[in-house]
Amino acid sequence: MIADLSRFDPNGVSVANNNVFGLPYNEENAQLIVIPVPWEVTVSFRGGTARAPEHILKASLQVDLFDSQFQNSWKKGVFMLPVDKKILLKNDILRKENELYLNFINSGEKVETNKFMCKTLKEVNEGCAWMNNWVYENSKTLLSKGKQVGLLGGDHSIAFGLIKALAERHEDFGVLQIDAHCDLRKSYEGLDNSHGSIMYNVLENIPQVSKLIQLGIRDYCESEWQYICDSGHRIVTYFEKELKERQFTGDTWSHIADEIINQLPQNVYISYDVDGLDPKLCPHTGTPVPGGFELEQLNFLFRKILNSGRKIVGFDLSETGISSNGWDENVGSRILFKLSNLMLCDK
Ligand SMILES: [Mn+2]
Repeated sequence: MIADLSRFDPNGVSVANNNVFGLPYNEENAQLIVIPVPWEVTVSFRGGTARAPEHILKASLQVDLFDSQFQNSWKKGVFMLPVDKKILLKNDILRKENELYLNFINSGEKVETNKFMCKTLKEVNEGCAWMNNWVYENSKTLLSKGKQVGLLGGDHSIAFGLIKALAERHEDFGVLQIDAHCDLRKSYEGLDNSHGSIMYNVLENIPQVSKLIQLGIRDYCESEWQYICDSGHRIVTYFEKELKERQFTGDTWSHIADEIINQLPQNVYISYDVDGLDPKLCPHTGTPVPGGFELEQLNFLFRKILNSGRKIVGFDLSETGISSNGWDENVGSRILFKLSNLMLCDK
């Protein structure tokens, strides 16, 4: 079904009761469906990202629809599903439980010695597994209707279900991860589905992901480093230090981007953790780290990916914080628009 745009003015001011970016689409007539996942149960440092989808939706009304590179993409329709209040509530309860548990183990106690804490940990792990399945089932249903799907988090752990659903349709695809962290921890703090383990869980459980390319990494531990070394080039990590050094000594970002793209399979999933950016663009993200990318640097890379003939098959945008002046969500909504356009582009 094609939406009637005859009464929609793309140059006008957004109508607040319209959906994301002020667009007049619905779940039936939009080609791209954004699933908000208000989840941050395993976040250990600073919370807030579970509320980001609602904030980004509001901020998105200010995004200009005209993008000279992608003039017609949005006309295929983008629709963001309503934030599921039950998930938000479940998140809030489990996040509190997890805080108790983290305080307990961080004080040097052993979880096995305390029955209550064993139960708490079990509940948190089961809740996270439930969320993964919820994302998987919803993604699978939408994909089976011919929709394209993107996720809006929430912390980075939300990505698993969509990548799993995509793996049933693509026997070989790559994940391009923008991140300050590797997220390759084998179970972080006893948590099976921590945001710090998302890429470990993807690689261990989803063989269709033939390549993981990580960009902008600048905070990682020795076991993650070892895991990368042992991956037989299935993981290729471009550490921030190395990327900057190459550019300091005269290599161009354009050349590096071509090198990155040459290693990607035909189908590419973008996993965009905003903490991969310079923290000035995401000051309230959960675990900010100095350094990082400019927006246009990544947009340049994404355009090159499309120009190479590769296809973006899905994305998640995660770890956006919320702020009193709306800055983080302003940046987040622009990234969401760019990712949507990349997915809907005809190239
Ligand atoms: Mn991450």
